[in-house]
Amino acid sequence: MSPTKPLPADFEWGFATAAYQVEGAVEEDGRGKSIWDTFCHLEPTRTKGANGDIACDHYHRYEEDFDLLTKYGAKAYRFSLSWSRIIPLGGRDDPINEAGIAFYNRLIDSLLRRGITPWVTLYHWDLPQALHDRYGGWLNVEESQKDFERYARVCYERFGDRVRDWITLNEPWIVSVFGYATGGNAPGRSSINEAATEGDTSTEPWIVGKALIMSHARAVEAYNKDFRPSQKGRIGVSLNGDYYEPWDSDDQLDKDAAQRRMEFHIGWFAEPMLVFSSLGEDYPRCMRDQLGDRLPQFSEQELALLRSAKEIDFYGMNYYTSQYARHKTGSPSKTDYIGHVETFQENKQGVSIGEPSGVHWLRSTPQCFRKHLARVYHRYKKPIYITENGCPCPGEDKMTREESVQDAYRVKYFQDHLDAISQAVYEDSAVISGYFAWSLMDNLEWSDGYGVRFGVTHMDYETLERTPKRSALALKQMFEARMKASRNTGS
Ligand code: PNW
Repeated sequence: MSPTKPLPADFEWGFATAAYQVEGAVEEDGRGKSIWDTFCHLEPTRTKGANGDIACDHYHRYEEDFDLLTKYGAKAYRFSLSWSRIIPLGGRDDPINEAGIAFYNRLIDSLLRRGITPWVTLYHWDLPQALHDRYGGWLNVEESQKDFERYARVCYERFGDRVRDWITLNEPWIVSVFGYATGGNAPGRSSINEAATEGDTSTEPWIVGKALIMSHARAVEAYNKDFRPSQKGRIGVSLNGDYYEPWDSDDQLDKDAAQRRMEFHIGWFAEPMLVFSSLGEDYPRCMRDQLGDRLPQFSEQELALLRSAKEIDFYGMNYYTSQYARHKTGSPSKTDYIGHVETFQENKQGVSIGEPSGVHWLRSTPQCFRKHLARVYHRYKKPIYITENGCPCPGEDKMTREESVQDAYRVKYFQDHLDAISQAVYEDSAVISGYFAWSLMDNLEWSDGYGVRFGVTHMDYETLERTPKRSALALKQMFEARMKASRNTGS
């Protein structure tokens, strides 16, 4: 066995969830509908028949879930707020739902009593349906950013005395592309998906992306101006994005394709949110080159806001997997959203990017994770918190509970990814300050329904019984050993 790779002694770690995936209680205590309620009840189903009506019933069982967090040794817990629980109709002049506020107060207070730090995501995909109906939701750049700012302010006002760590948006790329290009996620708009009845893949994702960038900026600006001075917290954003290796490592065009793919994945949001002013541009140049006027411009006034709002405290990274990218010839299609490349899990020589997991899009790729961490840190220069990382085990969707809790694949996945973090910190000089495993428990995996299990806790969806998997306590041991190793070496 190789010696334990260290992690910084003050490394923050825990588990993550998101409101719609775990809460249930969708009609309780005045909650308004979100676009996911609508999407999950479409006929024919676009979510394998699954919906979040009950989910893990976390709304009623959060104490039991937090007992697990305590048992697992978590120092921090990342969860999201349901906008339509707090403001059922969503808008800036719409009433606040005190019962929704009370629920999140109970959650926050229970975590603090346990000595667990709450990390709060404002938006994890569940736009109030009323805003979608009223003005097209994220398709309306002007309206949506104003409503998001007001929602953010309500959250800082009501919870910011106790919540110090804020994440504005979870994965704006997935919101834009899955929601408005492929139509695989709510609100399911697309012009290339036969199940979709409305949408325009050539324009809508880029409009929605701008609405999300501006919404993020306004929420950051509001925090920095009006709340940071007294609350002294931190704010950031969680971006997804795989690492890409060239399909043919001898072909410069494939090397360029891999970089371009990452610009379309990460740079789209990271440049305007984090660095654009230092490069003198808003979006990555390759995006402007390919998309032209379909990529919305920022006005001078908007640029000024972006410039001011790039003072955020951390880069939240959601990392699951990596792929190979191969360049395409000819001219890009108007519905292309990945930079005119093809992506593969095997390279030209047939070498797999990593071990297959329990879901088709995810192979275990720790060495690419290390490269990804170094690339993102040295490019965007913010301390990184890994806000999601995890996997389903091969075949886990068909396993009994007894089989599923013996999750050796997941234990190895975590070990390998923690080793990659150590290497990125101590060998590549990246600043990485925390880690959240996805997820505390099996939950509604969006359009994949309940079959794909990412939890460290097994969920019996009939009885709602929770059973810890081996990985839950294994993670605790891994973190303890790694942080102890750091103290011993004095690093
Ligand atoms: C993230 N992909 O989504 C989300 O933030 C979570 O809510 C979700 O449960 C988790 O990852 C696991 O999927 C993603 O297809 C969904 O590449 C799909 C992809 C990436 C991230």
